[in-house]
Amino acid sequence: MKLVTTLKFVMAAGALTVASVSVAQNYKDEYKLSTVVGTAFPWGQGAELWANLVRERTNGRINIKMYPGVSLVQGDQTREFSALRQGVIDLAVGSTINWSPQIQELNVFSLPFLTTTFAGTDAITGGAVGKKLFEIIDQKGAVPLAWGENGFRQLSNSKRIITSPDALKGMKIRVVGSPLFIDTFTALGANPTQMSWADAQPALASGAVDGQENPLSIFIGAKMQNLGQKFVTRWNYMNDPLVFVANKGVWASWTPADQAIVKQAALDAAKQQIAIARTPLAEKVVALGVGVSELTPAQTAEFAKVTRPVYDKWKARIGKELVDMAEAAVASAK
Ligand code: X2X
Repeated sequence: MKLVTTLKFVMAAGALTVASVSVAQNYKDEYKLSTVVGTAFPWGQGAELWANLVRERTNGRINIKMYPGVSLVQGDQTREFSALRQGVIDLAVGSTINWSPQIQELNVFSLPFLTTTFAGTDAITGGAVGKKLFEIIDQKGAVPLAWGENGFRQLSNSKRIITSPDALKGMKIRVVGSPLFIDTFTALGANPTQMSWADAQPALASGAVDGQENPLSIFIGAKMQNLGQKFVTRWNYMNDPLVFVANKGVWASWTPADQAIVKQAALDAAKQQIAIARTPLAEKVVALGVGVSELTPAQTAEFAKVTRPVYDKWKARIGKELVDMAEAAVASAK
């Protein structure tokens, strides 16, 4: 608990006197910031930038400590948002995928082939959809501050080059925590299995699963070439935004001036984080001895066609109006 000195008016014996007293504000010694991955990844670097900016700009009043590996929820990233809401976590830089179990609308980003470009992504997060989603996150009980980015998720596997859905047939693919991913990979003919990031790495190493999907920055940071992953398909089938967010009670405990500092620091860190996340990495992956296939527009269209029923099913679940808005944003970005 930190002490903040303020002036307080005291009525004493009928006379108004001014006394300087110390009022305990609910500032904690340390604020816990949750991420899935640490500073070997652009995601963790963005969180670290945020923590550092806040510490500097508040002269240490707000001291943020990083908890990578979603260690505050024992590695179960699908519980991160609930823990944030409950105050087990004070701050997070979290993936919309991991919060989708609690916030159905965040599945919009995981609709297969909604957009394959950064311009499309920016039109969604930077426009009416991004605003609407922030309102929804707020209603669900947290304070969203800035959009970051994990990146376009690419497919990797240990078996063969994949440039068509046929090549995916029967392949065991680790997927993340929203049921939408099970639907997408089932439609593609694969055999998807849901597991946490912590469990995914040993499962790849042992060959319990053949493949997975993640941005190339995650592939490189996790050294997936050493986890048996020999082939990558660059298909940009979805971009995975991050949200810089605060717990509501923690937010309310800060002075308006400190709230403004934390928010601006989130915006500044997120901007840098997105730039880091968008650094081209395909050549680096090739240099690791991994075969990287870039899909032609016709090949991409084939994957999009096969997954279209999943898109339509989930469009109805997410909400037609919101997905229409996202589609309009993408169309305007072209
Ligand atoms: O689990 C994953 O694949 C990761 C690290 O990308 C997320 O947390 C969404």
